[in-house]
Amino acid sequence: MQKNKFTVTAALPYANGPLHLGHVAGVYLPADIFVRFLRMNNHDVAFICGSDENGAAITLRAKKEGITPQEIVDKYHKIIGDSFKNFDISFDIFHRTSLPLHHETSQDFFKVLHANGSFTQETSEQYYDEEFKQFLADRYITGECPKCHSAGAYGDQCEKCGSSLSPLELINPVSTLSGKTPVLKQTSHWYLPMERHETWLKEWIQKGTLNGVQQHDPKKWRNQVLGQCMSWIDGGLHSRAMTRDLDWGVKVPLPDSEGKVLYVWLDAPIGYISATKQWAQDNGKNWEDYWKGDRKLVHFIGKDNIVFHAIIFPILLKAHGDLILPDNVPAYEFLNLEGEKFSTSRNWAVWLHEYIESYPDKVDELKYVLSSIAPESKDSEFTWKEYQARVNNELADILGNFVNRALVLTQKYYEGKVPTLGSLTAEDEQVLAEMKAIPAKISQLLYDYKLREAQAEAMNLARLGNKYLAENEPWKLVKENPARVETIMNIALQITANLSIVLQPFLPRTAKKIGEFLNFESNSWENAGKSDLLATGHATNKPEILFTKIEDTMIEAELEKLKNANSTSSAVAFPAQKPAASFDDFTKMDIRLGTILEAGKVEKADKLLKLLVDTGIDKRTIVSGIAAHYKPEEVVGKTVAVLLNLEPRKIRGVESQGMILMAENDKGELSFMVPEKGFGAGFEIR
Ligand code: B3M
Ligand code: ZN
Repeated sequence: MQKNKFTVTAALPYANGPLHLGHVAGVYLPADIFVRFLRMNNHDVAFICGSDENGAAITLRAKKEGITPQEIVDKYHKIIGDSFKNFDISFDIFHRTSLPLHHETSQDFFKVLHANGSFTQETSEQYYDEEFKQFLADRYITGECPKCHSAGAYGDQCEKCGSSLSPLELINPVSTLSGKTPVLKQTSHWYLPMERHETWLKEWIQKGTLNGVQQHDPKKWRNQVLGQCMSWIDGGLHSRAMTRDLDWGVKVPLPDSEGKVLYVWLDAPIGYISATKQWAQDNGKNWEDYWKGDRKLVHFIGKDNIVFHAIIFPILLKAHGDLILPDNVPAYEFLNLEGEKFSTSRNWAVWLHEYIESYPDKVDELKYVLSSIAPESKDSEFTWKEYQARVNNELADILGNFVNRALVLTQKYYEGKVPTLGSLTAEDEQVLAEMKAIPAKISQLLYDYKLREAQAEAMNLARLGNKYLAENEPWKLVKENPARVETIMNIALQITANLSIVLQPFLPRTAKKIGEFLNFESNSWENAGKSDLLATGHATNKPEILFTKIEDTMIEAELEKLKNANSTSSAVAFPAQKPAASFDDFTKMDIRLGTILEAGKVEKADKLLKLLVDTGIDKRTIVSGIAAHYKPEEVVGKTVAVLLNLEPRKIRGVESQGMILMAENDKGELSFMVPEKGFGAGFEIR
């Protein structure tokens, strides 16, 4: 087989939160499997990742946690990097985009494109916060959604109805920095005129050719990727801003661009290049060998990153002039959790670092389950029940059981030494032929990015071995036909040795353990399928149990944890903060405790109660819209918060001299605001 050179990247995770299983199943684990397989086949490969540390995703998180952006990226780069290490993700480098090398690399990249006329400069009006003297990134503006009219929509998206928006569309926009209404102000930015690239992009994506020369095989691209790209192109490509007004990120390397940084989706993919540079420097290599010439560039990503990797970054790479374009962009759909989407804000997630902390010895168990359900062609779902079932019924009962039997019986009958292979039955021939065919099948599936099926094929080898032993029952035959048992056990051990090879990409720890039991080591895929990996007389070791069964208690505890996480954090989209009120505005309001003395219905008004309230300074009538929630007799005697100096109004013919203050939840239920004991009518609230 032809040895290709590969540069494999995995999407740079934002350093604004830890990783959950959705990220792992849909990017990092498949990329790692693919790369481990390539290495076993002696391809020249660089496996590149790092954390994405620029953009508003970072500054917003910093604001939320009340620390600086630098502290945020330091914190999460460490948490994410440690999780990758503990989960055996075998990056050649895990770099970061806040480092000087990245800033220089992306600035140089920008300068090349600027100099060769790839950008245009355009002026537009954008929202500006006059108090903070800052232009507002989309996520820094909230307001009423123009589509569904719910409050709290962001400048780029309404999370209630899912519409994507632009800040100018929001009704009553408010800056999240000052709480004030932002003003429109002219600003000038560098744009990428994507429409110029429509023709070649279409040819390159659909046919895989560039000026008629074959670059990649579009049949190997996933349908969703081709589909998303074509719908973008068919919808017409437009100019897109490549710079932003923000005080965090890579500075625009041009004169008179104070306060401007590169758009995070411009600098982040260049992060793959700066990471490669660092790795090359550290290892006496030349980074250009990994980004130029005869080499396959492969980007593992989630589906929300498709346009950036299959359209925008290729435009940038080509405009740069000398860099290769991706050979494939294997994008994953989303993984759901117990019937719902993963949600960071609701803490509806299984966090990788927490899993590893709780179950440091169950890394391969999680890898196996995640690969089995990887969302390759459609969204899929992780449930703890399925995790338990797959570990117990597949890993423990099939793989673990087979390996254990093969090695334990070898200890028992032959003091651990590999017995002789005698004459073969038709069934033996058949089993050996199947064993020989499996590695080629796995290999084809992996080169086609069908990792889920590839792992299933590797497990089929364990199934084959398990079935072979179960059907031949050497433990029954050993007395009457010891020669036959030697052959059976030799074949079972060869299958075990093969498992220690073909499982390596998927379950590296397990493969290594099996190798140690066998006292055998091979990292070469070329050896997979061979039936003479273990010589007669070769001494094997005593095995240990490969997989312990997952108890119900573990599953129950994990489900309980999810339930609690979900109920303690807010599942509610609260309305955004209102525009700022001055202290004077606040002190104008006279809020006090009042005791309700009498309560009665208001005629022809189901929702209203007429209350007589003792305010300490007088007794007055207040009409309150609480009748749907409280009966008159329930409220008499309560001491509650009252706004006294609200202008009197007539409600259904009754003059109301104030207002009872209530809390309202997301279901529209009301609750009085009641003081602690000993606080009675007349005391002020301020
Ligand atoms: N950080 C988005 C994401 O995590 C982004 C990927 C960058 S890859 C160059 O989905
Ligand atoms: Zn909406």
